[in-house]
Parts: sequence; C-alpha cells; structure tokens
Amino acid sequence: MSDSDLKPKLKQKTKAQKPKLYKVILLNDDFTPREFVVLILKAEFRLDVSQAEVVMMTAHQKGACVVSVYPKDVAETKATRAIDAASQLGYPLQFTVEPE
Ligand code: TYC
Repeated sequence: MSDSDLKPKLKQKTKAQKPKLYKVILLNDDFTPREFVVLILKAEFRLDVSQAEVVMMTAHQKGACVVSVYPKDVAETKATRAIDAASQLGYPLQFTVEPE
C-alpha cells in the first residue's frame, strides 16, 4: 500500500459563482410627468422619496441615470413592469438594462 492511498482525498472545491449584476437605467423623455417618474421609482424599485427625486432629476438633466443593480432576471422584470405601467397611462417612459 502506498502512502498516497492513506491520505484523505482532497475534495475539489467548486467556488460559488457570483451572479452577474445588471444596471437598470432610467432614460429621460419630454412627456412623462416628473411626479410619475418618482412614483414608479418608489413603487417598482423601492427607492425612498429623496432617492427617487435625485434619480429622476439626474435623468431629467443628464439624459439617463442608473436606478439600481440586480441579477439579470430581476433587472429585466422590474424594467418591463415599469415601462408597462407608464405605457398604460400613455407615457413614453423607458428603462434599459445593461451589464454592470
Ligand atoms: N423630462 C420630463 C419632464 O420634464 C420628466 C422626466 C424625468 C421624464 C426623468 C423621464 O427619466 C425621466 N416632464
């Protein structure tokens, strides 16, 4: 019997992969009311009122603003739900999702 037969076999460690995160980005437009943008940021993205106002004003002034980062499926679901809610009221509000 060789030495190596007595040694406990080291188990290959499989490292847990960090899930890739995706940014949800709010885009400015000329038609959606500011109050509605704040409302949707609070309702769908769980921002508090002051965070929502900062994000809305940043998009308003700069054209776009990162809302938050999530795993891909969560980012896509939230963006789609927010776009649909705006669209139902006739607002052209858009969000995009991109890798962090
Ligand atoms: N620019 C819009 C207005 O003046 C408000 C607005 C802000 C719309 C941010 C979209 O992502 C946006 N009514």
